[in-house]
Amino acid sequence: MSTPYEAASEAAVALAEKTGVERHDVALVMGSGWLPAVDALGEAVAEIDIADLPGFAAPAVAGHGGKLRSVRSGDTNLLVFLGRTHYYEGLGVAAVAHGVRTAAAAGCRAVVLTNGCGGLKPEWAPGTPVLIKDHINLTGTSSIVGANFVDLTDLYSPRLRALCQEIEPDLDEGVYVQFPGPHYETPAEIRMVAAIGGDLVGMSTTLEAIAAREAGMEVLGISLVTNAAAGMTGEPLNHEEVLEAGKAAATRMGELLGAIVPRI
Ligand code: 8IG
Repeated sequence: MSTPYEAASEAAVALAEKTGVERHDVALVMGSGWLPAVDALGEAVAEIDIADLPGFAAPAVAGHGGKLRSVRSGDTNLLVFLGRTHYYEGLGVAAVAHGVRTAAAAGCRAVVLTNGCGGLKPEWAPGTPVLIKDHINLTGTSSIVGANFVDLTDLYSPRLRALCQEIEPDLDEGVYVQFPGPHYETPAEIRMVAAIGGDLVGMSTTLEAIAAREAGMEVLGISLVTNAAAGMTGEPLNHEEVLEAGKAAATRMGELLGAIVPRI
């Protein structure tokens, strides 16, 4: 049986063959609400079905793409994942981390992890982007295999966060809390999140960020608040509304990423 790292190397070889791009420099993972922003990144050199690369599953959720795009931006080759494998799909942590590991094996030195999430601050209206400054992983597991005691101090690159705030001074920061999902939280769980220091709640990102750090990549995390966290407004949460908030914010997210990525 191959290790997750060998599997990622195999996928990177297939990626180079299928895209015709020998090396990639920066990876982006487009989460809920971020897909419409992808065209602002630059010209697509190639687009493939992610399931055509070894080790990747087909997408499970409406609004999560399942494509992989190679984009040329200036002198930089971007590897853009239009969607991701989520922990709640039950395919295991290796499947969740396979994308960032493949990006690392393909040459990427940095990864931009985006997601759609619930927000705990009333001032974050749906459609507000928030930088991830730290995380709390409530999945109860790690994406790392074996006794590799990876340091997560400054997991979310202070350099890249400063760069983002230089470009967009109003950009707020928060602590992202990953729940396993796929159900949303109860109001009591959201009160717990507030008590332990969380600002954003979602079902992705932390396991990928850990794998990216293990692989030596610089990590930038940006959340798009698509809904107030459960119990904050009295309204129920609804997946269609989440997708709508993403569409409405797409232009702004595209401009933000388009400005940041060339400077990574
Ligand atoms: I979009 O409110 C989106 N994803 N756990 N909670 C969790 N995940 C989410 C939420 C949310 N909104």
